[in-house]
Order: sequence, then C-alpha cells, then structure tokens
Amino acid sequence: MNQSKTIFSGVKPSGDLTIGNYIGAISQWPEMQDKYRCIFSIVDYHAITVKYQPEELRKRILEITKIYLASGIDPKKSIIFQQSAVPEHTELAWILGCSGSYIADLKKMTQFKDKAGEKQNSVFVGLFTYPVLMAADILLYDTQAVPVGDDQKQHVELTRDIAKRFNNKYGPSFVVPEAIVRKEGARIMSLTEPIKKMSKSASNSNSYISLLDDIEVAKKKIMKAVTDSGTNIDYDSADRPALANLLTIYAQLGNRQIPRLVKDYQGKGYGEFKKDLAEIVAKFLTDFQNKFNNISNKEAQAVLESGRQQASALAQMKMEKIRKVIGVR
Ligand code: AQP
Repeated sequence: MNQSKTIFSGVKPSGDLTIGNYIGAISQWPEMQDKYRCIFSIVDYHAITVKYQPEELRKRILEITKIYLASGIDPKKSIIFQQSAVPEHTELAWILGCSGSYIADLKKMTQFKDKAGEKQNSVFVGLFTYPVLMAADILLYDTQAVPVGDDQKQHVELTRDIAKRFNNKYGPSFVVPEAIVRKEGARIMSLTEPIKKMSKSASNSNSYISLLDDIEVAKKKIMKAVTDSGTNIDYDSADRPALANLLTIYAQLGNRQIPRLVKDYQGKGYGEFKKDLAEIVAKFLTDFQNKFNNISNKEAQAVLESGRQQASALAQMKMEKIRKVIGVR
C-alpha cells in the first residue's frame, strides 16, 4: 500500500444500488487499493437528508458493505466503514460550515436544486448542507483523490473551495483533493428517461437496474428501455442518448469497446442488440450476486467494526489538530 496518496469515496444508502453507482464509482475502486491508501465509506448520514425508513436504512448499510466486498474491495487492503460510527465527520462538517462554506455556493448545487425542486424553502436544512458533510468526509482523511461519478464532481469542486478557504484563514490544514471521473460510464442514464441520470431513489423502478435485481426482472427492464428514433446501431450521445446509454452499459459490463460494438451490430436492429445486452447484464448480475450471497451478515459486521477502528484513529488525530487550529483547544 502506498501511504503517500489517500483515496476516499462513498455511497449513500438511499436506495438499492444501481449499475450506475457500480459503473460510475465502485468499479473504479478495487484497482486503486494496490496502489494507494483507500478509504471507502457507507455514508449513512447522507441518506437521512431525504425521506427514509429506519429499518430499510439499517438493512442497506450492511447490504452496501457486502456490495463493496462483492465488487472486489479487500478489507485487508482498504478501510471500509460506516460514516456515522466516526463522529468526527459531523464535528468537522460543523466547523467547515462556519469557515469555508458559503450559502451562495450551496444554493448552486445541482443535486440540491433537483432534489428540493419547487420546495427549496420547505425541505430540511440537512439536504441543503449535505455537501458540507461530504467535504468533511473527504478532508478528514487528507484525501488526494475522490473517485466518483460525474454527478458528484460539483461537490468535490466545492470541497476544494472549502479546503482552500480554510487553509487561507488558518494556514495549511487540509489537502486539496481532486475528483477522479471515468472517461466512459461516468453518467449512466435512466432507462426510461435517458436525459436524466439513473438514480437509486427514482420512483420508477424500470428506470434503473439494481445490483440485486432479480435476473429476469433486469432482463425485462433492458428489453423495455426506451430507444431513440432510427434503426441502426451507432453512438451519438447528443442525438441518440438512449442508444448511447445502452451501448455504454454494454461496453462497461461486457468489457467491450463501443466502436467495436457499433461495428458488430451493423445491419442488425434494436431487437437483437437489446436481447444481447439483456444477456450481458444477466451474466454480470448473476456473477455479482453469487459473490454477494456468499458474504454473511457476521462477516460484513466484522469488516465494519475493523474499519471503524482504523478510520477513527485517523479521524481523531486529524481533529485534534483542527480543534487547536480553530482555537477551541
Ligand atoms: N447514474 C450514474 N452514473 C454514474 N455514476 C453514478 N453515481 C450515482 N449515479 C450514477 C455515482 O455513484 C456514487 C454513489 O452515489 P451516491 O450514493 O453518493 O449518491 P448519488 O450520486 O446521488 O447517486 P444516486 O444513485 O442518484 O442516489 P440518490 O437517488 O439517492 O440521489 C457517486 O460517486 C456517484 O457519482
């Protein structure tokens, strides 16, 4: 493990994880663990910013831990932990909210605007300030790089601004992190409305494929996915976003190059393409779920406890310094 560079990322347990979360974020992580110090969190306090059921949240925390393990994250190489088990995250979020974070910046956050919609004044404050908690998650570990999907780039940019402002005020305290975003697959789109991002909390379950979807259900979702006008298979994300999205999913889960796929499907129609894609998705999910089902709750709980101890040690050390810097110690 190269201790000189730290990677931090996380997923919020706000729904059943989708192939979008996997392709855009999680699939990048395993290869990093041999090179860097990697810290992967289940960011549960982010999930309570919207309506949720406590029982479901509890279940999903363990489920995501197993998803991390089934994706190839090795607890001997990486720290896997639950955000709420390390209270320094919320402590630092408060401090950053008082130095470095401006209301005007938070108002610009696309995710806040999307989730609050017309109700910006009647949603809870947590939804508005959640990017500050995300900044704390990242800065607490002197993170250099944050591998995320495209939708989270804006929050990492905000984290950079917060870190720079804090450093300007109090002297060098935080590493200024960078987002790592895939060239392809950084924004998997909805299967029913391909101009929108695929989201795990979407109300229409046909719009996403969950990593734990029943295989036959997942195949049907692909067959039902909307397509653009035209009949030939080519890649044009501006004019044919639905097909471009399906090609991206095919390429990422089937380990193929998009130009190669376009070539292979010349003269063939959507029907054949979707049938093959449904099989690719089915194979990926079957392999994934076999690994997932082999991990016990006990094993996942033990991973979280070991991760908590490791993350706590780092977080406590950092917060001792930050408390001194801001003058409360
Ligand atoms: N559609 C997507 N394509 C590629 N990457 C994606 N990510 C999310 N959706 C896509 C990436 O997955 C990681 C975990 O996301 P998150 O749990 O922090 O929340 P999110 O970005 O808000 O994802 P969702 O699925 O849309 O959740 P809900 O519906 O609860 O808001 C991040 O790295 C994210 O970029």
